[in-house]
Amino acid sequence: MNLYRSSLALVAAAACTFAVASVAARADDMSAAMPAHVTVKMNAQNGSNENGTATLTQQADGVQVVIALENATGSQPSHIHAGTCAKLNPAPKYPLSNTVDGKGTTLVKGVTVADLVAGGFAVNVHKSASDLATYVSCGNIGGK
Ligand SMILES: [Cu+2]
Repeated sequence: MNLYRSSLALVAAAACTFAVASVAARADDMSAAMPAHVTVKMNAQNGSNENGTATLTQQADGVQVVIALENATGSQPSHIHAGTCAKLNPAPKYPLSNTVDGKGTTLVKGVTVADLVAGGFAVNVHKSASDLATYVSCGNIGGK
């Protein structure tokens, strides 16, 4: 038995529980000024190697989405879609600013982090404006 590895797993699980609890608390008290953060792991698709994160931060008027991907070049259309990376609704739900050389920041107005976590959404990045059909990176909001 590997006690060290077990301890690490427990710490990770505790950190996860705390993050989810923070989001739930925010939903109960939308007037609070303290931001809620959720980090979504972005996984490369179709051999792109574009792994990274999408960080969702509650702001007063919406959710700031910051995408950071490795190995990405050029301008890549990015959206929040309903569904999961395994089964994405192809129609974008919320448009995001294009990810340029792996970085993009968008304020999605009129939503909360709690809405996005509860709603069954995913952040996805397309290869280019001329090749929208090829997905290069995706992450399930809420980690499902
Ligand atoms: Cu999309």
